[in-house]
Amino acid sequence: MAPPTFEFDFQTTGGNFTGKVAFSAGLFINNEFVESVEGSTVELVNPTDGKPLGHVSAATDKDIDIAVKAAREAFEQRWGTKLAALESLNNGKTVFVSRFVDVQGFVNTLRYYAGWADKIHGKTIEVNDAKFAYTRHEPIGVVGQIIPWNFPLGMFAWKISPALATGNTIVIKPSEWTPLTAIRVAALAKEAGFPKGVLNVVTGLGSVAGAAISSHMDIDKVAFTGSTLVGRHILKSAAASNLKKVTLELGGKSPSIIFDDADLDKAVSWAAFGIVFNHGQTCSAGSRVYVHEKIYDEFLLKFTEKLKSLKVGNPFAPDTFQGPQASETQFKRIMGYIESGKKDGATLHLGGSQHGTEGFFIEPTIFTDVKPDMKIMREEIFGPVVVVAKFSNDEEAVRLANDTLYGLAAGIFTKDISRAIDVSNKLKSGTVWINEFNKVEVTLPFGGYKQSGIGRELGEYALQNYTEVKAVHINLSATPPI
Ligand code: TAP
Repeated sequence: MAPPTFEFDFQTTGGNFTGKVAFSAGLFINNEFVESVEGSTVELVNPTDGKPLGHVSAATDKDIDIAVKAAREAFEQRWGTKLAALESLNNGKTVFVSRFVDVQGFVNTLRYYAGWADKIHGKTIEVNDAKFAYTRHEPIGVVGQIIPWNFPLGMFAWKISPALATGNTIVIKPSEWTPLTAIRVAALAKEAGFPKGVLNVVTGLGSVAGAAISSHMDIDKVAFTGSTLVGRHILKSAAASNLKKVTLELGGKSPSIIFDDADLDKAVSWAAFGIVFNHGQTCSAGSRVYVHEKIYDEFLLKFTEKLKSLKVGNPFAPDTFQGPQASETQFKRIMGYIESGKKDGATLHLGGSQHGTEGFFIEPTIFTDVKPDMKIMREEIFGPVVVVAKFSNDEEAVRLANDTLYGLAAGIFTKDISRAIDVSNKLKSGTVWINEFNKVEVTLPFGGYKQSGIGRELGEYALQNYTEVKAVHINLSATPPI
């Protein structure tokens, strides 16, 4: 039997209400209206006239059992945890990072930009008495988005959230290595009631699906996060096709500067976090650490102990800090950089080998005595490999820190706030952390100077990537010029 239906015609009540209502009055269990197991109902009475009003289902202990089972299953599924497990399974990052960085960040980013959706507005701009003028911020249209494998969920959220909040529709391609959470989120989006066609997730190869996005004639904008090398391809094919708008979030070789007045233990911890967070597979990884010569030896000793103390192993174990690198390709690439450092004559101070005998684990690795022109000082390694070098004064620290093609992030460690602000102003870097590292906030812009990219993501700034500005001129009293 079907569940009871409640029907009422407001015509009979008098007053201002008219029209009929009719809806299922069954038990709402597992997102469906169902009849009670025994088919029993409760009669409702209209308190105005004491007459019968209709029926709703009456649950018995059997129905309560069914509802509790559904609630229990939904609770146990804990979709956030499942997404985190899927992320760790596919990427190798620790479950801790997946839960508290990727999934939490994903949710925070969506929520933050949902708040912007009704706050996208232009300005009225004074021109002269004969004219009233204003700007409108309109959606760009169809947006193509291409993301990497190091933060599959995080990058997904950074891309789709501001694009949706500003009214665009999306075709997004995750990395060929880590598509699982994006596919899962697409199913959740459908469940949440996304209209058809608004969010399209296309898995595939960069050289095929990615290239098709950047060269498509009917995509109005492409937003890319990935390597500087591929970023150049994106820019070229956007230019060669329909001159679609482009934003690029690219690589980095970020410096940490440790001054002699820094809180040494805290600086050691942040610098360690700077390089080994997410196994060094972070665009902003603090892979060059410059230490004032007065505290260099003490810093190096403590830094080495810190990196040795972090557990490398199974990403699903709760006490693991560093899991495997995301793929064999990355593993080989990083080991290649370690070999080049040794060959070029740098001192291998810590690590430098595979951790264990299977999987793609790499020991946290420190190089010292690194010359400015060595590959390990200049190129993004994207693994747990850091170079530590000395400086003797503030000017030298700034010069060394800026001696790179990149400009994504930098860290400064000092107790002197005037020095911190002075040095921060001189760094060519999209983000400067003072007395911390790798702490990204959804409200603050993130992106790079120089070859680290074009444009900014996150915060209010990211909204500019996804709107066209229209200036509207209204003639109030000017006569035509001819
Ligand atoms: P890439 O190799 O550049 O790949 C990024 C994305 O581009 C992937 O989806 C890739 O697809 C696709 N792709 C590859 N070739 C393409 C082509 N010819 N045309 C269009 N798309 C193409 O980077 P990755 O190794 O995944 O990620 C690591 C890099 O991302 C690092 O340099 C890191 O610094 C950077 N990154 C930057 C940021 C920010 S915010 N600046 C954040 C995270 C990562 P496939 O997966 O099929 O190769």
